[in-house]
Amino acid sequence: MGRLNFNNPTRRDTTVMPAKGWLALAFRVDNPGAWLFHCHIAWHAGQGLSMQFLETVSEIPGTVNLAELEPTCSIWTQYYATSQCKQWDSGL
Ligand SMILES: [Cu+2]
Repeated sequence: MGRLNFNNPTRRDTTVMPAKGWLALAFRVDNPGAWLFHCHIAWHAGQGLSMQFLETVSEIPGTVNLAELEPTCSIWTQYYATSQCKQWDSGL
């Protein structure tokens, strides 16, 4: 089993998880939002190797202008209803 490095840990936004292994991650909680954590192998993500961190939920509404996002969501919904290609996995 590996040891945790608290003195000079790797700092990056991607990492490799060893086969049949594990990884530990830590992050400073200073950025309210919904952050996706996922495997970069698409079918792995589709099988469930993804999760979402909700950070400082009470502060999220103040960081997003939902009225500004809504038109894009509406356009997507209209397009998807007519699309020949339907989502069959997680969508990642
Ligand atoms: Cu994977």
